[in-house]
Amino acid sequence: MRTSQPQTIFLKDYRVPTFLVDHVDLRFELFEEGARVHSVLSLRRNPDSGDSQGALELDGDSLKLESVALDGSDLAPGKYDHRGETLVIPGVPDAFELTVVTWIEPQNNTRLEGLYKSSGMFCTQCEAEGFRCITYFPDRPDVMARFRTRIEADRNAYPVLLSNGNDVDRGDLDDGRHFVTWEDPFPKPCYLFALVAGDLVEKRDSFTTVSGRDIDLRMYVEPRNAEKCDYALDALKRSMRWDEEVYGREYDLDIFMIVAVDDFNMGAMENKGLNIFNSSCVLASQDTATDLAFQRIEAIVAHEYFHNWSGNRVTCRDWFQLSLKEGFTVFRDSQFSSDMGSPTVKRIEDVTLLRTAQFAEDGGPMAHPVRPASYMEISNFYTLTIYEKGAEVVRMIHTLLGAELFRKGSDLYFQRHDGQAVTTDDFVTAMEDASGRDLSQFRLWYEQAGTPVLNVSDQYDEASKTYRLTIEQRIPDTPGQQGKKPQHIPFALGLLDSSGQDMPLELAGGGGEITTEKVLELTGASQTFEFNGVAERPVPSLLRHFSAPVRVVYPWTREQLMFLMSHDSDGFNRWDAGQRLAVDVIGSLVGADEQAVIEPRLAQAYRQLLCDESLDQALVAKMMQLPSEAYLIELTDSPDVQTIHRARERVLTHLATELREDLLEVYRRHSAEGAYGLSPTEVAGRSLRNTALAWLLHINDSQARDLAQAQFADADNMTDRLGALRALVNSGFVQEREQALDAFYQQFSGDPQVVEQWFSVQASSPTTGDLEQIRQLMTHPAFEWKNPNKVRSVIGAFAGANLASFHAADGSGYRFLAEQVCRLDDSNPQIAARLVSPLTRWRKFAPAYGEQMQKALEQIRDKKGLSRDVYEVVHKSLAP
Ligand code: 7MF
Ligand code: ZN
Repeated sequence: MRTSQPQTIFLKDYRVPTFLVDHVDLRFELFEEGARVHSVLSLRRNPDSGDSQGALELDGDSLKLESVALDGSDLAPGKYDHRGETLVIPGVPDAFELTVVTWIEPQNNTRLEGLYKSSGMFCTQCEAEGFRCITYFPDRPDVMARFRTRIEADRNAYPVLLSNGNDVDRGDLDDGRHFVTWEDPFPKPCYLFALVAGDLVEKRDSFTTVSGRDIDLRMYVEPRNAEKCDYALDALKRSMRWDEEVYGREYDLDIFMIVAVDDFNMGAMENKGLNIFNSSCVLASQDTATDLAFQRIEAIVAHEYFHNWSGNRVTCRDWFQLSLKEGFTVFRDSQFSSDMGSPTVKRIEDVTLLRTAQFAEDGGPMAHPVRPASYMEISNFYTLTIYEKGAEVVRMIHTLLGAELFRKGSDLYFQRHDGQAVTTDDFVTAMEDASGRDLSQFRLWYEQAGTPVLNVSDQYDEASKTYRLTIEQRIPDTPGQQGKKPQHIPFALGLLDSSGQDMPLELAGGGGEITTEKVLELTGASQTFEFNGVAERPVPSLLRHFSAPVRVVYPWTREQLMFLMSHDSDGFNRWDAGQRLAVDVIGSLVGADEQAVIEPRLAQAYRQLLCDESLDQALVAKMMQLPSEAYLIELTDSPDVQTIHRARERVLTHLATELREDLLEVYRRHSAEGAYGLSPTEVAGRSLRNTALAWLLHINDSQARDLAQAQFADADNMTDRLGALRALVNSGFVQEREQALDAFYQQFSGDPQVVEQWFSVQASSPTTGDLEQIRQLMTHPAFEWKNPNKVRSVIGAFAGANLASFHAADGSGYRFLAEQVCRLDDSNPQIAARLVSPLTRWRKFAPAYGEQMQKALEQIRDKKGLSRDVYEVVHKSLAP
């Protein structure tokens, strides 16, 4: 437990390590009452460090030190110091072997960092700083060592013993125990270390690499999950092939292992050769996983696999460089998902997350650059900014360079830095060197926080047939950063003529060929681009494909938006125009009286979408999703959540009423026939059909209720079953929804991943998720405090997806969240800190909300013995 105020760590204080570790020899003795860890480190002074005298300092956390020996001789307690968490040994030689024995208690580890037990198995999570909870070590990513790991445990209880690399030895020991020894030939930072021990079943598969090497693929799960492995293994093979084809990256070890674990703080972890997954992010079957879950699993399996190159072979110098591996790897996994399905739909999903959640983070008290300059607790910096904005930054480099030069750049990066721990700057330099482009101004994307705002205005001159587009950029102040410099922004656009066709673009003084889409490069605070030979006043299609993570402000009329919605050749901008139209219509009803008329052309536009069977149904399904409450709040200054909620509900009711016949027709048109499949067409059909059902039940349509009940009972897959359940839950049919919830639980009570869905459907619905009902859910026998997924599916869903209940006028939702954060802070500070996030932007909200949110934060601040994790978030949020 913390005793003093948490310290801030600064990038500018980075120093190379004083000691390097060439080799680590680990021996784990696993018992029910604890684990003994024997570690032998081959250490030597780093020639690049100016320090030739300094003491050896090794990180540690919650360790019981049993013994220390230097070059084989025990060190007397006076020869070292470990009163703090650090083990300090002065007067060591330039090269030596250090043997340290520690005792830890995985069975009591509720933080789920380091070595812990989950459902009877031992497992680890070391990123970012969990290895120091296992043994003393220079726990920083720029210390890379070769690991040899011997695991000893009871043979019956733990028949499977896994670590990184190849298994090189195994055998029996006394007392019914056995051991397995693993050797990882690749030097790695300790955050990539992993160990798993349990009674697991093994699913095997294989993959032949492009150069003809056979790789053993092995997946380990609890016996009850044996039938839920196929999809992840197939996704893994698709990822391996894709990385060879698109990036020229081949897998390097002979074995690749995946393990599923129920209690896990995050989604998954890329440990070398031994990826560990949260069960909910890897296990799937038609009966238990939704289409969305399948999609997520494919993306996460790919993400972790891609880390083998972007993260493991080339790793981060320090944690300020986290986006080096995460931003790049998210970019890679989203390219992969794009290639596996619909690029437009994937782009819409990524941008939705970015604009709803990352923009909010970038505008709040925790705003930080893609490469932060300081942090208190690194776990708090696994953020949407590092991941999603980081991926957008890499994507912009891809846009500026083009696919071919980008590939040249990534080849150079991997070749130049293989086996090294490097910086985001090294990445950009490789891109520059391979392409010959100057990215010096572009680097500001890594250094400046905040979402740039682009103010766009235009002017058409009939006589000279010229069209002028003026773009001003402004980057808002963020904590610790004022008066920012203009950034280098790729801005893709097209111009539509009155028939909806793309016009040829002839940039004045621009040279180059004439195309119908151009990427303008913004570099100044204000720039005007002149297009010649523009036959008529065009409708501009701005920031196509969302070519940069910015806000675009332009005075669109509703006519223009409807026009773009049905004509833009860029699918993304068609969707975006629809969103902007809906935002405008909903916005005009916020705070208006109940009699206010709702723009009739909105329903017309949606009807057109629904009826046109020639359209890509996956895109139609996306266009039918109204902007979320969270997004509407994000777009509003001083939002009043309840009035926004009511305005959105009114529009939904209006649309469902107006479009009733069309929705029923769409439902019938996409009724399931034939075997269940995961092709994009089938997925789109189910999505559209379930949206239609949801809209109809929103107006308590009795015919739709019957359809929902039938679909719920007869579904042969989880997408349709859950779709029907969610629609019923969000309806006013009280009895029917209770019946369905009970039946669903009865059927799936044995499957934790489905029970999590069941919790989350209730917690995120205003009908079943008021505070009283949430407290009730938390007394349900299936709710477990020690399982992060359960906490997220009830408390997280309530605070993040049930905004009308969470933002109850009396502030009860905020006080409740504060209470839960305080409770969790003692057992799992990482999860507690993440739960605080819905309160952090209290200053943005209308005062009636904001003041009560502030009080809730103060309630947390005043808790005794607050973890560093929660301390950082709460204090930064309350800072003046
Ligand atoms: C896809 O990044 C995208 C992001 C850290 C844990 C997984 O591989 C990871 C780990 C957090 C948040 C998001 C993701 C991960 C983590 C993630 C997973 C799949 N290195 Br924290
Ligand atoms: Zn990652």
